[in-house]
Amino acid sequence: TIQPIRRALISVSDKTGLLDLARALAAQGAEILSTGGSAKALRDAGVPVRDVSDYTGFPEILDGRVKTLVPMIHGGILGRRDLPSHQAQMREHGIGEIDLVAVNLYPFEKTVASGADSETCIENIDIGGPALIRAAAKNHAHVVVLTDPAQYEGLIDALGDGGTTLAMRTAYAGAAYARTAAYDAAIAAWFAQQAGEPLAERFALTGQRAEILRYGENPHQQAAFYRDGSQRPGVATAVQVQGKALSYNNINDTDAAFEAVAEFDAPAVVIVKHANPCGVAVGDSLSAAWDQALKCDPVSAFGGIVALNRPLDAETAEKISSIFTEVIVAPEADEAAQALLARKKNLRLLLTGGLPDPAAAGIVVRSVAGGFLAQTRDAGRIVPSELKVVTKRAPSAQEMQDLVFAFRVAKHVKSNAIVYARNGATVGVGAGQMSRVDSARIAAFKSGEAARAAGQDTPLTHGSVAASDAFFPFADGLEAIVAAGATAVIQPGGSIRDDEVIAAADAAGIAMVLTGMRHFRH
Ligand code: 93A
Repeated sequence: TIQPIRRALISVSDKTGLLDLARALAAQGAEILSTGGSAKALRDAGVPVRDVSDYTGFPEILDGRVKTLVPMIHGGILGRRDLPSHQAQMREHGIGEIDLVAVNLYPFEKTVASGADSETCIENIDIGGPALIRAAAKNHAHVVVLTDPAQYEGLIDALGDGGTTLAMRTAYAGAAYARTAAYDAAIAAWFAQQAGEPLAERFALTGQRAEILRYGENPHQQAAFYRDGSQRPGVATAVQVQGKALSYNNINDTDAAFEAVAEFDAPAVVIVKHANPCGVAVGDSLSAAWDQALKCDPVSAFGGIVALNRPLDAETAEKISSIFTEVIVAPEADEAAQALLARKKNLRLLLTGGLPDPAAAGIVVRSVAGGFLAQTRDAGRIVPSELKVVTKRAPSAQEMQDLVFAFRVAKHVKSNAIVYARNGATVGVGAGQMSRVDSARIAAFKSGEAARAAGQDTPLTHGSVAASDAFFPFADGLEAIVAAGATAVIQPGGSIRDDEVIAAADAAGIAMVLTGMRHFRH
């Protein structure tokens, strides 16, 4: 099944690697056919090349809209080498076989991203390119298709062995259809956007497989990791510096941790377990923030995922690696920190090169039986100056700071979420309960445990503030927070019983502010 390359068609917008590929083909005697700009680049570099128009006897017309859309080309790509009838027809019409097609498409996605006008975007919809790619991929039994300069090196190696293998041609055919699917999805998304369609980006959701994972959420589930082409700094675009391969759960948890840590301006640390934060703190340094974040729930932090919003330094790296940690994710890490972590072979270190903008637009999808739900990501952020104090007592400046902090954390905790915080650190997190009262109680109970483990007799929630991701339907949730010793509360408000809840806060002498914004997260 080794297929030598006697004739190749090259038509590329991105000229990266073009000359290396063409020289290797020419060196082993292949005839190279090429379109206008590609042919010129080859000729200028002294690589022997024949214009497609010369080969087909038909000129490029309509400003290049029709260059390769002719039977001489498509017949040469699609004709089966194993069928006498195909061979006879090709002979009859003077169609020669084409064994290799190297095409990359008009840069539609880049043109849209550059903010070009609609006429320019439309002119950058490639028609002939996808036709060439799809034809060559269909006939991969005989023809190899290259759609990405990253594939050229593998092809050049194969030439050294006399030609392409069926395995290679099949793999590249699959990649080719993934590329044309993503290309058409980008075009569909652009049309949807032009039409004012809500969630237009969903049309572009195709994904390029980044990795096959060992298993999914459980060992009996299959899983893979896909990139959607967006450049948001995070787990999908990060570089893994060291450590074992990431698992499905690692990726999910790392995403939760990194998205949360990006909410804070000051140096911040987020420790995540099972997609929920079990310790979050800001501080004057990462190291100081780590100390506070760990105190919140040191038992759960074991085997956690740690996210940082500053370059990782050696002092913090030393502290984090002193407990069992699955993943550390940070924008960068200095050399000393990397050298220190290198001793922990299994610990995964991911560097993202930057922080995502928490207010940026984006899309979130979740599958349901028979379909999927799509929504814009929760880019909502409360503005401290717009918070409404509704109790007799107003929060102190420190309480106010902690309320805003706690509410930002609550956005990243599964509902029902109750977050207690003090001095820029969480001191109790209640997550994922079906009842808000239970979340308030569980967080307080855990903070009591954490205090006991640290040799203190008062729970950490004493003198803290509390955030609730959604309103209190009754006063009982608030009463649980008062019982935990919190002195101020932040919540969206909007319940028909707001008055009862506010009265209970006043009766307990605590301060309450309303955000008018809810952060459900299920
Ligand atoms: O305008 S097209 O849709 N019509 C065609 O017949 C055609 N053939 C190749 N676009 C076409 N191409 C594209 O031209 C290729 O996909 C490639 O992106 C580009 C290369 O043009 P040039 O060699 O002139 O730079």
